[in-house]
Amino acid sequence: MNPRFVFAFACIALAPVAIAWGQYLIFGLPTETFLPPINLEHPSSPHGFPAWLRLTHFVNFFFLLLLVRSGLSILMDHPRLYWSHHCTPNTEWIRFTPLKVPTDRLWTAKDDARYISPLLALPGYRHTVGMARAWHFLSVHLFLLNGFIFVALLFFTDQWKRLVPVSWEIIPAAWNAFVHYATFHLPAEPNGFYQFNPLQQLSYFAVIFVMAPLSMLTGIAMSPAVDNRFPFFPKLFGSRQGARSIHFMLLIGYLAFLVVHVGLVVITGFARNMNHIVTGRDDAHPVGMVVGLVVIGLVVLSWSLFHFIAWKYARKIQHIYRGLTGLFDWNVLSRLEPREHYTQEDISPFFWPNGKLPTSGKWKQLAANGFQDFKLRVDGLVENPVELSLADLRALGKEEYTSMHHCIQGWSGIAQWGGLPFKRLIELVKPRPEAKVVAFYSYGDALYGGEYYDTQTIKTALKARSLLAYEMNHAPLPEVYGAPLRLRVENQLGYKMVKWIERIEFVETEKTLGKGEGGKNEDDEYFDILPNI
Ligand SMILES: Nc1nc2c(c(=O)[nH]1)N[C@H]1C(S)=C(S)[C@@H](COP(=O)(O)O)O[C@H]1N2
Ligand SMILES: [Mo]
Repeated sequence: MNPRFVFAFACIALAPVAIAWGQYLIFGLPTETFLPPINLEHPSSPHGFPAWLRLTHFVNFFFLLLLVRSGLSILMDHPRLYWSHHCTPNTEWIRFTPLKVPTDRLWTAKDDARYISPLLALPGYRHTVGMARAWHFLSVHLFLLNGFIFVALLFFTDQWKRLVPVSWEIIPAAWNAFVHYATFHLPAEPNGFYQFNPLQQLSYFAVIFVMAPLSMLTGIAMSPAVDNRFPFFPKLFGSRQGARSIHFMLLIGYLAFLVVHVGLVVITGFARNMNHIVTGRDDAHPVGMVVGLVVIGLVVLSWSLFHFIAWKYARKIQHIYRGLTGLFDWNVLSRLEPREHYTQEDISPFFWPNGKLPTSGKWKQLAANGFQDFKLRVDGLVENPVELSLADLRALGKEEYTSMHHCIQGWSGIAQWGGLPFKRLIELVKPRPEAKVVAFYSYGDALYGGEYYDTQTIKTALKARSLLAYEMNHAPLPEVYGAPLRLRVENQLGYKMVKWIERIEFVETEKTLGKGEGGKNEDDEYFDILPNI
């Protein structure tokens, strides 16, 4: 971690503790306020923990941990976090890799992925971002559904009164409780069945009504389709990388909350507290404790089941995930028109490369004389198959823009691109009516061997900013970044943008190509076929 940030975080975290100690040493423990005595004969409503609340509390716990575990797998695919638009090595505020990016050889973003133990993460191991995303996004739908039901029922009943502060008095009262905890004292506990202590109420409120929405928004702010269409949105968090950093800090926040929450549940009357949330009773009978611990054990056991399912049924999970998010992706996200406008000054000083430089003799020969002999073959279900040199492509028309590249692994970078709008090529070759999909084949090999390829629907390829780029940052496309030709589709994730394009084929469906999942990463690394999130 960058020492400046260690210092900043330490100051922010320790300042309140220091002030609390100062107050305690000078004035002693503050007296507690804000705790009207509880009349057990006629308890003020609301009180207790109704069945719906206990159930949603459990479901929330279950999916939150799945989100954390799959989130950690995603994080380790690019184990560096930044605040700026750019992802320049050594500017990260924290990294989860001991590696400094080597400068004496090609070091791709995929090389940079790190191992994480499957004990901690789902599915764990190295570079499992495709599978991890399926678990993350499947979980998040159920997590949010549960969350919305919970919040709706809070307000439908009067349980919200236990959580939502209605008076500013709660702030000094919560501070008083904090001074107790910070100086290793326990404030007098109201019985949580009837009332929470003010700090407890405030932290529950913050987790539910501040942290959870922030997690949602920062998650959405990493989507290429959303960022391109609504460029102001990621800027609310500084940048896409700012959103990513905050998204991670919230993960740490939930874990910290979990530790403190469980710790206090244990030391302030474990059996009674467990009965509250497990059986809904307010007594010290051990049943809640026993059932609760068994259920927690089952949740932990379920992680090995999910580990097994994740690997054994990876394809199935990929398809279920596609089925769930497909409609929204197709009909909403992939339709958003890119509208971002970056300028020359925004261009990233460092742009992570990805993919393996082609090793084929053919490509090397072409590269040796600056791709003057390169001919792009465009064929398949078209009326007018063509072979085009770079000069031919230039003659067909040029579009230029500066955009942010969003890699599925988490990094981004801004660059200027220039090339042929794909629409022009479609007009030239005239796809037959049965052609629905365009396949791009690369000279380069994929991570696990075999020709790299990917597909687009013709619908997407017709859109603005679907580009066959031969220029990057106002210079001929460098070899590392895909020379002689690469695809750009600005509202999608990076893996759709085939580099070192050799030929293009119009087909009826992607199902007949490769393993039929729509691209090499989709086939071998279980990436999403719908790449807009
Ligand atoms: N041929 C080929 N194209 C590829 C890849 C690859 O491995 N091989 N990787 C993809 C991925 S995952 C990304 S993020 C972008 C990276 O483009 P860049 O190297 O210009 O950053 O290229 C895409 N195109
Ligand atoms: Mo990527």
